[in-house]
Amino acid sequence: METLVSRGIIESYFAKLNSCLELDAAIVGGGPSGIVAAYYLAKAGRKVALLDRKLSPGGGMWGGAMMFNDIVVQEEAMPIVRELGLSYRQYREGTYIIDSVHATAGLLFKATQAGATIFNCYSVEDVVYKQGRVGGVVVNWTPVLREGLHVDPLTLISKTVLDATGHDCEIARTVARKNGVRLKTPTGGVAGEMSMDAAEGERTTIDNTKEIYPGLFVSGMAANGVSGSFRMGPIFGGMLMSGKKVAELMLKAIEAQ
Ligand code: 48H
Repeated sequence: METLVSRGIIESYFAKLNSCLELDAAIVGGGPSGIVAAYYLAKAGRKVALLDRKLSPGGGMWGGAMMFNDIVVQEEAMPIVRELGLSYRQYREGTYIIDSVHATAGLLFKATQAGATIFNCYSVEDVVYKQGRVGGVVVNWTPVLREGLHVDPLTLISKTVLDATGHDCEIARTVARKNGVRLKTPTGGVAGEMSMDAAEGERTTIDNTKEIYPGLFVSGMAANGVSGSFRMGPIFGGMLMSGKKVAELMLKAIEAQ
């Protein structure tokens, strides 16, 4: 029995990893925008893997606000909430409340059910950069990096890469710093996010969701971070809409290749 269990996991896991060595979409970061992007890309039949450095993907959504585990979603994002089948209740006209644990678990469930593969405990430490294009991600086990061990990474080749790493915009920063290139952002680099303006932050999250370098897209807080726009606090509609928008942009880019 012990060997059966161990062999089952090893065979299944490495078959899964092997099938993700060449992807249509590599999503870095399993916060709400990354998971929603994974859902729509997988639903469109694309080969998509989402990598998150944490044991529990979900990013900043599990904890609601200050660990009060509810989130607010505005009317514009409710078609996504309804499509995903999440439970919600109306708070005021045009404003809804969702239990943040239910929302996060629900997004993860729907993305994986649609066919996205999630690799947790994977840190993306670099990208594949060829002929002026981002063409994949360089991954290592989070414990390797945390321990500071000198162990070389593996590579997943991908037609598109999404930086959904949240406030830190890690992938965009790495691409700009290591390759000395200008991103399609107001500064040509990572401008860094501004202070709180919820309405403006929500609006600009969608505007700033785009391809910022050939092959590299940004969503969610990373979209606002690279373009120097506002944070918005625990309202999550913008994150969901950003995930949907970036999936549509990535689908077009995949089809064009
Ligand atoms: C692997 C990585 C790496 C890496 C980071 O921050 P997130 O929740 O992402 P978003 O942008 O979808 O959602 C933002 C939202 O949660 C939020 O913080 C809001 C609305 N804040 C407003 C405010 O005012 O504060 O998740 C990012 C995920 C995390 O799970 C990280 O572990 C992961 O990305 N991650 N994974 N390799 N290099 N960097």
